[in-house]
Amino acid sequence: MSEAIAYERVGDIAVLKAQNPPVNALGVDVRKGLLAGIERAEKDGAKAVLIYGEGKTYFAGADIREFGKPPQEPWLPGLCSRIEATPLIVVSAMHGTALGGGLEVALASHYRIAVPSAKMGLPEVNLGILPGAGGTQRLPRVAGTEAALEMITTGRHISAAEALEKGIIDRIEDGAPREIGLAYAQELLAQGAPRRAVGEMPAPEAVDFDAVYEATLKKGRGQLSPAVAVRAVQAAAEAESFEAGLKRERELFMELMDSDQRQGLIHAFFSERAVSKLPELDGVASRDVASMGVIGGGTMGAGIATAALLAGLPVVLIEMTDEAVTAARGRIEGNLKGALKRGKISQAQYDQLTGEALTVAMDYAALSQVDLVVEAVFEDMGVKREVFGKLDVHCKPGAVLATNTSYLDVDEIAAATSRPQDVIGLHFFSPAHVMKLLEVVVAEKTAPEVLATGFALGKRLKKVAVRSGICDGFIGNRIMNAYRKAAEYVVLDGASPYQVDKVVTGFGFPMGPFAMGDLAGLDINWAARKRRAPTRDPRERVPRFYEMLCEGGDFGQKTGKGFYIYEDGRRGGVPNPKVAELIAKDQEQQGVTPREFSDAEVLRRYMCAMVNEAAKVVGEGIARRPLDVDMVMLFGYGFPRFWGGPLKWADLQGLDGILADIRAYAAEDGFFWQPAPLLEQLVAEGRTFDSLNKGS
Ligand code: 3H9
Repeated sequence: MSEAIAYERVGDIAVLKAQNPPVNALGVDVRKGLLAGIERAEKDGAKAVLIYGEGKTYFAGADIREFGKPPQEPWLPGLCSRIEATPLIVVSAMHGTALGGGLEVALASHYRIAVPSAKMGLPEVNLGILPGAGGTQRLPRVAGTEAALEMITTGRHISAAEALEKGIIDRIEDGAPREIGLAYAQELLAQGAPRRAVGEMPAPEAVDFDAVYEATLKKGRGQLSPAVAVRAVQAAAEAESFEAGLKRERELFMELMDSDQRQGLIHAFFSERAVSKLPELDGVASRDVASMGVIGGGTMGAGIATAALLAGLPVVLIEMTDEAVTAARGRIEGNLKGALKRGKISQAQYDQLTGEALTVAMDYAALSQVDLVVEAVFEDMGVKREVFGKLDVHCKPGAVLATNTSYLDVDEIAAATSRPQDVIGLHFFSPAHVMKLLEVVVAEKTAPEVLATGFALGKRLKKVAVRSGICDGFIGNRIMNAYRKAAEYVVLDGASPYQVDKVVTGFGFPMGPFAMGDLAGLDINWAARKRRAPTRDPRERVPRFYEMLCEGGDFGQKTGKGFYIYEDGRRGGVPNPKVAELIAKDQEQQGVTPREFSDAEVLRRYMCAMVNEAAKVVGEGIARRPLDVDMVMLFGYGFPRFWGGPLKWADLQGLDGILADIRAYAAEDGFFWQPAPLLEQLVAEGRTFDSLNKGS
């Protein structure tokens, strides 16, 4: 027998135990072991087979690491058919997460039992593929077409209780999977229960598949796998036979397996897990954090406090005036009411979190016992240094002192204390209790255990924490500034802001840069522009239409007008006619003759600017690896996950073409379009960004 599957006989039952930690993925050894186990059980004279997993879960799916490599037999679809075809009664006992190929093995079994805490689902679309081992054919036969379509197109994990209700499992029993599985198999044998193959059940009902396909495609904002999966379910209802449906599923599966989107999504899956693994933190223990302080109760501070409270950390928040104390409390209560409404917390939890867990005070002395403080006050070096001076006086030794600055120099802030080794940047994204990204900014003197504490806090708050070095804007805002400039340049040169937004959302971003500016408030960026103006390089091209709009008092959604007009409090706006006038004026003043841009060129310039700046961020060591940049853009800036991130996207497009385009754009504006040395080096060596992720 293979080591990945242990074989045991218990009376008439052959027991196949998966032992392939950590998640019993269905790699080649597991597949071989299952096949050998079924064959042996048949030869052995067993009457039933029990399949279950050792450790934390039943099979959590196919082994994703095998994707893109030459497939090795036995293949999972054939294995599932073989399991289903055996004359013995096959029972699967599930615990943990029975996902993807895991649930498909269970569906190929004749009876299914699960522990109450088990979760199951077919999440393949989130990896850019579809269930390819009969899941699209068997699930609708047991759960009905509509339920199967919902599960398969969303990849949602469902509870054992929901699975029972939907007819996906037969029974829920508390206990160890081996014991409940054996008892169930014995009971079935004693009753003379029939072998019950899902593939032999009648085809599920047909629905308006074209309508579901269109709706799914639209909802996916460019992601293909959910829509293609609809066609596979359609085959379950409409193909001549179960086998013909399986064949169609296979064709569609292979189509997706060959797609760039599959590569992008799998890159995202592994990068999301790799991002917090830093060699410098190997063996470094983090400091205990049992309570948190927050300085400033504006939108950001209140969001950070909310995130901490929801993670079970008591919070002491400092504000400056009675009114600000009341307003801060109100914001946090508002956030938590949202969580209550969505069923994330109970009324009792709400009362506790807004009661004893939250202190809002004006005196820094209230911070004397907290383990970690995050400062979220006005972005001004003088103000920040004053705050850190006070923290130095009032916080206990060993407390971690964090700043949420989005672009100021953390070294300079740390120097305002007598303990720069305890100072770190923790850059949250607004709203901080919702957005998943946390940039953990390492200053020159930050101690390794303080960095480890930043990552541990990120994990506790369920954030994707990414290490960043110090530069203006850190990883994300620095890159955003570059692609936003590229967007403004194409507009100054003749494209419209609405064309840019349309192209960018067509690529898969939830919003374009101009709609995003309106949402964030144009005045915020205007203030940053004014601050930067005195130190601006004279060679830099400076579009003026953005500032002209602000000078007229149009700040976006908050004033009802920006690049768009927002009527009746609606979030989606219509183009503001004044914008075209301001752009024309800007062009005239700068002597620009506007020209037409194709959508493809608009996108290319936007993406080239993003990739080029990202390459500089990696090349300068601000981001440790390309995957760190990719995760920042995915979790903080709405970059479409199915492309994996800007540097994965760049790899998929071909770096030589991107560099050639950047060089061509440099002929017009050599200051903005300076190729990143790392990009030039990779092209010269014929390598990809991903090659720099390997071994990390
Ligand atoms: C499929 O089944 C296709 C079929 O339909 C058709 C085939 C023909 N493979 O997330 P964690 C690793 S597609 C390989 O930190 P958790 C993971 O990288 C598959 N490795 O733990 C990590 O490694 P490391 C459908 C995998 O407890 C370690 O296991 N299935 C796989 O927070 C622990 O993972 C899915 O999409 C895998 N399938 O969450 C499920 N899964 O320690 C994908 C995990 O080196 N997996 N690893 O960083 C998950 O959603 C979560 O991992 C799970 C556990 C919920 C299972």
